[in-house]
Amino acid sequence: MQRLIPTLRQDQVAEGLISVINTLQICAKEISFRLHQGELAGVLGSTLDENIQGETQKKLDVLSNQLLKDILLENKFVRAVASEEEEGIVDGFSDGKYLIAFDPLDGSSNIDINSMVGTIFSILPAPTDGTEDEAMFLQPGSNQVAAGYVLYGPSTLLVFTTGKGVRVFTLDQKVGEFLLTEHDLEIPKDTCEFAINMSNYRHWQPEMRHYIDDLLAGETGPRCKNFNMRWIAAMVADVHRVLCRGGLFTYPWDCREANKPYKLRLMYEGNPMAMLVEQAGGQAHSGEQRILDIQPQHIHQRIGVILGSSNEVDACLSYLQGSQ
Ligand code: FBP
Repeated sequence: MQRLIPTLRQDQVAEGLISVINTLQICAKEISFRLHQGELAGVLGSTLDENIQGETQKKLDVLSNQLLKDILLENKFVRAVASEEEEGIVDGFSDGKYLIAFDPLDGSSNIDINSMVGTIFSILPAPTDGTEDEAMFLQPGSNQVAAGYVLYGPSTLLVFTTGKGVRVFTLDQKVGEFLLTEHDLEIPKDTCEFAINMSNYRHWQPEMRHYIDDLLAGETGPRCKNFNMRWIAAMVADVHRVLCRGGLFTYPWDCREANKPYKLRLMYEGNPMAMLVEQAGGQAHSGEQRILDIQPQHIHQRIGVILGSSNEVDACLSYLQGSQ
């Protein structure tokens, strides 16, 4: 089985980008080791702090964030990093070619129940026109040169794209190397599976409720087929399932808090997952536009997400646009 670096070279990925992805896999192995040690490493449970999003931080959120930041910022190709857990960006090398945005540990409420979590990353080119600070990161997702995630599950997987399809590597614990196990993931166009947090039903807009009602109505309803539902409560794991066997994943607009109608973040979750999904032949939409076309306003921006099997994303959008 092929190793990571030779695969990247075969895909003709630039040497600087290979170096950044290599650094990310070093971090991933370290986080994976700590997670698998669990209680034995004394890293489960929460800290007493909240992150910039106002959420309680798990000890492993803090540890993973620190690790990624420290190790990435030693790489001379890294111009700056932005993290879901940090208020502002953190500068690296002034002549670095890449910007890395990451969610160090997505789905962190799963840590204490020994369920799946992951590290999501997005790599953008550093502007060369003198743009500085946070403004450097405010590029549409279509500019990403690579995106991916590490899924810490029964196996540790590194799933990424550099724009040439979606590659899956599995961590061989015996030799400590990521080995290529899937060359080109492809999302089936049609699906009978969806993922949504149903407990928010009462907060959605009527068109979204109508769409989900019709899925639940099954083969005697207007969609004329039975749908199954899965919800792992970690986007990284739910999207991984969609990449492997199709499905529709959505975290839609909801009206609970007028100034916070969306849950997922554009830079750390929306953009990297959208690039992967499109590379695998699926679609990723915010409900208003293609996610990769969104011009970010700030690094912690949140958006609606509807992604997965292409025909099902179209079906969902047709309800939202009122044509069903
Ligand atoms: P964290 O990054 O703080 O863990 O939150 C993001 C997230 O876990 C997504 O991965 C997931 O889809 C969603 O929140 C689940 O939240 P909920 O089940 O509470 O709706």
